[in-house]
Amino acid sequence: MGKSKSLQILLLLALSAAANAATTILPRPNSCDIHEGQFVFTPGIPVIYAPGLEALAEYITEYIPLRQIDDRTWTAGQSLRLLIDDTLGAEAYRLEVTPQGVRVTGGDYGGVFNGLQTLLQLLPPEAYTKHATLPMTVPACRIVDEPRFHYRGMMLDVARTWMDADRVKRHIDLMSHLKINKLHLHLSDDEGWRLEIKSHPELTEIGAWRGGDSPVWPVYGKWDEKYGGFYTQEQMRDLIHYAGVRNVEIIPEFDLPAHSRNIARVHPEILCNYTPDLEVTAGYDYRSVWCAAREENYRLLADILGEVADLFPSEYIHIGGDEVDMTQWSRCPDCQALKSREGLADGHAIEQYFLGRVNRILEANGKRAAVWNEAIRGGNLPRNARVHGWKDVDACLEATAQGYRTVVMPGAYFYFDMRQSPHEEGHDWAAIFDVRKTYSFDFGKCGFTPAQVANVFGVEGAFWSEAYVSHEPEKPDYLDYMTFPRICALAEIGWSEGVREWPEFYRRLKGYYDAMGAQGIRFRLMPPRVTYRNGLLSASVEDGSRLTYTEDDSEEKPYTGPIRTQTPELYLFRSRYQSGRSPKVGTPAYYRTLQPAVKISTSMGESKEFPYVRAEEYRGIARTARTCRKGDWIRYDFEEPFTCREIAVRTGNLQLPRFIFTTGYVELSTDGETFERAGELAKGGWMLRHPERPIRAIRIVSTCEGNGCPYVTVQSPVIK
Ligand code: TNX
Repeated sequence: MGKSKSLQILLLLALSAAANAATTILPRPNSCDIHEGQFVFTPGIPVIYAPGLEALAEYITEYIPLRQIDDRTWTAGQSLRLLIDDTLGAEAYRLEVTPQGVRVTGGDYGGVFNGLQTLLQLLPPEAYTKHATLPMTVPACRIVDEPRFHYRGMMLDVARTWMDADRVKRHIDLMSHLKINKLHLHLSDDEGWRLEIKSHPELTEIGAWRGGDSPVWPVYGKWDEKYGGFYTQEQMRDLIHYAGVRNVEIIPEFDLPAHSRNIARVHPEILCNYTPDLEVTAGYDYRSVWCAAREENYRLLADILGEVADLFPSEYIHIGGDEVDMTQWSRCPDCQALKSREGLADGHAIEQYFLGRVNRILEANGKRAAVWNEAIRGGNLPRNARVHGWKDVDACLEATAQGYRTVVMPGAYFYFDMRQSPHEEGHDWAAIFDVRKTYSFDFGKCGFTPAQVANVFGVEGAFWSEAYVSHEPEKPDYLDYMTFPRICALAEIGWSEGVREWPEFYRRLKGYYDAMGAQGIRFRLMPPRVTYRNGLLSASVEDGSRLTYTEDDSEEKPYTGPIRTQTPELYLFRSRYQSGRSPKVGTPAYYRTLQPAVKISTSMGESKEFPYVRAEEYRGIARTARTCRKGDWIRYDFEEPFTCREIAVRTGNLQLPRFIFTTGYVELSTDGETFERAGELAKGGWMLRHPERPIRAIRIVSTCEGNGCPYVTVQSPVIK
């Protein structure tokens, strides 16, 4: 082959690599032209920055080891230049790469930051490790880009599961790489108060901890330890600064007037009538609501929110407003007197009154209120309040129709605590959905008129954490898996205009897998496809990930080709790609269950609403009439002894370790009379593989005094 020919081929190869690199940018840029050639970052090349951009020069040198020079001392030569051009819009940028150098020009600081994110995506993925060495190559190009919405948010619930400042910083890093620019921190809820308030140190001294000797009861697991944590104002200031460097604004939320069980345990006097609060309740707690008529309550809130307003630069403070149980107010003589005095029609109007008072506190501190969608029901919420539409699409339609600036985050698309497929972990109340569903979100198809779209302030993903605390391995792993890659789709909906086609997006998403790997994100891959035909079991993936399988719960082995077997129900497949992994998938036979006739009895009596027959007929959950004490039992008597491959019984609800026997053990019987101990409960459940003898009866025995709930949930046995 002639020299010119091979050069041509090399050039073509380089060009197609460059084109590839550019077309993987996520979120998709407005316009992107890839040119011939490239720029090579070599040692000694400086980053030259305009006034006000020093923090970004420092930021980018963590990823690309360059020399920092401010532009007064600059002399010509190859460089990375960071510039401002205020004819570009807010957060907009232009990225120009030629063989002579790289220029990132932003309409403002945020624009330069966004341009740098695009640059990072054009570099080899190792740049994200912050340990990459030069040279590093970036394809020549010109990209002109700006966001569709200036609010591209993510909410973290640090109240139910405590996440310390370092973990939040990591999350800020990961989300800001996708140009997400708002972090909504849910800082208070029934189970935790997470920010130091100097005028009321008891709020964190007591309220940051639940369980153990704390007056704050655990509701969602971790029953036996004192668990929690909080940010000092100092730490929060540092976090705000850290986020700010990354173009992320932190919006604090203090959830009012409901979801306040925590502060109500520290200051019981804030509740209606101030009755002693000794009763154990299930799940949502009606005594979590502030009394609306007590004047001192507004003084306490003024103290708290005054400090919050001083600490956070964000214009909006989120004051909650969701899921208010109004029965307390209707039973409270003071609230009833308030109601007639102020001419308030109903509970919603009382909520409005309460939030209106809180809003005035914010205004006095130069801030505005953000609220959850229920807060608009009273009809008088000031129009300058920002509404977060969470419940469903209708709630977002309602808020935008009423003229509220709305952050759109319906659970069925944007709640990343929802399960991603039926057999995975997570909630399912809003929907079971994966990244594809998030990506399919479309204002037009959801029924937003252009006028309503004009009121859309932006979009937000949410990670609620009541179930997170009981996941193993606890924490970063599960958070990553639930949020990535769904957050990538969210980022694109917030940033990019234009048509959305799943295959095109999925191609770019796969292009981002290496970047996620380099960031150490334990992201979710799409489940492998598994088929069983003519005695052959096979699995496939379409993303280049590595397939593995287990047989009968054995160790994970590499999958090299179809497996000949007569027992496909024993196999599970999963795929892995760097730090990513798919869920485990079996054939339909794996999930098929037997439903032998069974009678259920307990020592705790039966709830009328949820009788045992529901679980006996495999139709849903049943409940006992009271909570458990030491020695209480649940018994399953089967009509016929049966054999099986696997049997599992559980107390409590799926996904949440609540309404369970907190501790206990399981006994098996082959004759229905004599029982033998078979194992301990873990999170209220127990499982046995390959029972040696036919099973006639099972008994679960409690070794705990109470479970923090007023009853125990009884489930059907799961037999495979
Ligand atoms: C509803 S979203 C809630 C949260 C839960 C979440 C679980 C909202 C304003 N309220 O308290 O954590 O569902 O998905």
